[in-house]
Amino acid sequence: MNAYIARVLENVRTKHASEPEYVQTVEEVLESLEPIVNAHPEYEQVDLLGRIVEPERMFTFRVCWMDDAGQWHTNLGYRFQFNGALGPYKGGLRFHPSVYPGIIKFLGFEQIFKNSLTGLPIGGAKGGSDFDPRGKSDAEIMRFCQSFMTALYRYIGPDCDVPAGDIGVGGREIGFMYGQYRRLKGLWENGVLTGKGMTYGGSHFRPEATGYGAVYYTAEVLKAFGLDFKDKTVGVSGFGNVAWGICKKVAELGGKVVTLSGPDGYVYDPDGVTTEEKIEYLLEMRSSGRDRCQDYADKFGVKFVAGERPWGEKMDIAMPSAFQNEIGMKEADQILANNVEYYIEVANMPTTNEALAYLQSKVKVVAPSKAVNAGGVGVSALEMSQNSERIVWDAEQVDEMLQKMMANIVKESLAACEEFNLGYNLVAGANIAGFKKVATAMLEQGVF
Ligand code: 2IT
Repeated sequence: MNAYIARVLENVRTKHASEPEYVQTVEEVLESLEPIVNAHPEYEQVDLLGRIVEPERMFTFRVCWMDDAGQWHTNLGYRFQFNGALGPYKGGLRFHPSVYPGIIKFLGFEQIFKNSLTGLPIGGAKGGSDFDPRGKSDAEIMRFCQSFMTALYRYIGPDCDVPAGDIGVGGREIGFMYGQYRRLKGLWENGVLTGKGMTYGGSHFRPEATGYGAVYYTAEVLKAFGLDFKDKTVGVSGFGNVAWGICKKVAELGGKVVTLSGPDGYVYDPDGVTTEEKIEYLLEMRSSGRDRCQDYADKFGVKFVAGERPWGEKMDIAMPSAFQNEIGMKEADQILANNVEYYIEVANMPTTNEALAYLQSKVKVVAPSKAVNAGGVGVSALEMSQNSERIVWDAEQVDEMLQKMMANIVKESLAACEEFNLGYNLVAGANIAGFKKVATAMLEQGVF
């Protein structure tokens, strides 16, 4: 291990011992940067790694809101502006009871390299709240979002920091937050948020972009082996916006998604989530606020397994799309027992580091989430471009740009493997390719 990397890692392990998700991400990324750090001794002199693991700026704020019964509640809000070397800070907001600084930090750190991989001018950030949207009324969600934005608005902006959605934050929440931002600023700065509705500056394909991008990335990988999605079965976890996009695009390409999951368990649909009725039902399940995937099994008469994850089912391609660390060693063994050859991470950091290394040693293709899911933030950056020009590109234009972006991410990751003699390693390739641009920009902008 490179001595400089070892020192920075040790420092992060000590300082962030109470934030295990953040330590996990930093270990995963920094360890794979060894070849490029060995080749660039100048990084150490300016402590480039010691700087990149510290957010440039972090905000935490109080968010008070009233429920429909007149009771007041207090939640915590966060925005961590991690790295602005490549462009305005960019990244989603997560509303989920598990949110604490360690979650925002791991997501923000990943976001730096992911955003770099898109090839577009965006820095890395993340934010959110420990607010639980489950079971809340529209009015409660609106009051929460307005209060959240009232605390945040003075620290963001189209050339400063551009939040978007993540778990628990979709078009409805972005709309409420944009409305409040506009009201407070008295300006039409719609480039301040992405994932907006089409009537006020949203981009075609933003809702689909993460799922579609993940499928385009996978199609590009399959193509190199002379394969495509036709007749392939795909195991997906989660049933949110990302799973929805994957189901739609996989069906279009002649394959089928056979599993979905939620906090309550998983469903197995041997015919696949392929019809328009089934695919659109996912949106209904999400907007119901129940956060239950059993509803799908009840409606379509398929198998539901309570309290389990779907990885014991037969599938050709595994695409975990739910939550961090849902694949540990037990799940990795289930995936191996089914002879899955393509392990494609979609959710941010869905695999423990131990399981990731294990799968990499056993499975033909392992693809990392920061590359696979980059189409989401990539189309967000395209939304920012459209907003700054005050135009709306048509759907075909955006789709074409997304396809090119995903193919290019695969290409750049493999080029990094070639440059550093790493063989076929999409994980290390993505880390190095993403890091390289950020490191160069940081070097050229001087030390701070
Ligand atoms: O994890 C992610 O890349 C996102 N939640 C999307 C971020 C964005 O700014 O569109």
